Amino acid sequence: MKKIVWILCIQFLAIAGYSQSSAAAGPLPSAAQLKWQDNNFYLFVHFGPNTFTDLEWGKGSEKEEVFNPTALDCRQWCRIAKAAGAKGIILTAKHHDGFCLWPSAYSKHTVAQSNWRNGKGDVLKELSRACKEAGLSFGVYLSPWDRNHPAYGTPEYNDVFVNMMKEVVSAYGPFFEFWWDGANGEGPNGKKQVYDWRRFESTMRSIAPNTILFSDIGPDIRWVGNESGFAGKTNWNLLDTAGFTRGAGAPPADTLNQGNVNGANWIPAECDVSIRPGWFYHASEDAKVKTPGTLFEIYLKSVGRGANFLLNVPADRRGLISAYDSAALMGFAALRTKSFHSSLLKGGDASIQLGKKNVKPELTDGKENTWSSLGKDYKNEFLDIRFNKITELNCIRLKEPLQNGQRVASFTIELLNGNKLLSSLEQTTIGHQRILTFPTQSVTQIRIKITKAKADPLISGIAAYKIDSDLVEK
Ligand code: FUL
Repeated sequence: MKKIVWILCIQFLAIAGYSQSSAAAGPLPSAAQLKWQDNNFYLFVHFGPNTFTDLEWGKGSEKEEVFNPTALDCRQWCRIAKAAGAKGIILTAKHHDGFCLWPSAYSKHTVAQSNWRNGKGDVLKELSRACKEAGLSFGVYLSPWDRNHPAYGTPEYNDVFVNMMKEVVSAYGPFFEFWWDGANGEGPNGKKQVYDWRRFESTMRSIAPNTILFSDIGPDIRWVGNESGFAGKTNWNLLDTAGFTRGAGAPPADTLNQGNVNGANWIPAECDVSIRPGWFYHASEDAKVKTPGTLFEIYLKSVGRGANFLLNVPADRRGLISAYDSAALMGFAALRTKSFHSSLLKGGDASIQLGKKNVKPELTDGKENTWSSLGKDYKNEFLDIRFNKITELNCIRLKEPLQNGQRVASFTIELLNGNKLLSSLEQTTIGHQRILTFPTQSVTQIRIKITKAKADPLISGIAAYKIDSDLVEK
């Protein structure tokens, strides 16, 4: 009997301890959102008639035969994506010009009406297969704005769009992500469409419940408010959407950029940016492909600020990723590997303590489900990293276990050499990960203080690096 009481007591304490660390942490992510967040870098491919007409926004009146890639090979896209360390590819299945890269039954402006492969080609089919073979996630961008479809601007077009979603999901799904562009211009007859977003959303939820839905305001992930790839230094995964609509009615750009500290919904940010000035391939931009260093900077300002990085690498007129873009991607991958392949905290030269407790195993095992809680009295607790010898570093990465909500609102990192304080870095949110870079310092100790949190702060990862000084954020 005594034994049973004792077991019940232990169970009660375990439950109480658990709920204490989960209390008041605000909205939580779904399992699909957590999984998406771990895919933190993936490619966008803009491809369609614009590739051949050198436009960014096709008019919709282009003849179907304009689309005629000479050597389309989606396996080449996947090989490059893999080698770049990207986790997936999102393709513009239909851009604003309305041209469908699959033979849709709901449009007469598709690959089936083109001469490409005698009207038998299907880019979605080819890419979905190639992604599967390569072990990459596959996603689709489907523009609601359609400058070609004769029904655009009438309620009937909402049926067309719903049918197209059903068509692509059943033929080429499952998708890890589905992209709804917020642009809403005029159709072929000068009319604007009143989109039935409620229906679009419920359709996708019922046919693809695990697909992450992107738009300016979610429901699953949000636009970051710019096309430069930069998330806010303060970046909450929370957003208030009540009273806002997609497109022109979205919250202001800085709200999308930083989220809302007490937002009612879990809607993390995705940073979309192109490797070139335009979204589509233009030979005139071959010399303007972003350098590996610039891509690394964007990585720090997106993934390093807790967002995901969606990098557009357009296919060219052959239907291939050009050598310019692939060289930049390989250089970018090499910089990431060189910078982050080994944390200075991994070996035996550093200890991590919370008060007197050794917390190194849970903070350096790379797992999200092991963490250290700084408790309710966190303002008087510090995470101390002590090195056995003077160590040069210029980069620190922290992580929060987001399955418990996003909690840390501000923190300070002190860099010390013996008793001498070399510098003190004051920061705000952590989220999925916060990568901080700073001028190189020679330290014996790093002290991390959480100065404000929405609930007892939890940290699931700490790493430190010495990266090339050219790569430190300016
Ligand atoms: C925008 C579009 O208008 C651009 O052409 C591009 O597709 C970008 C990703 O989204 O809203």
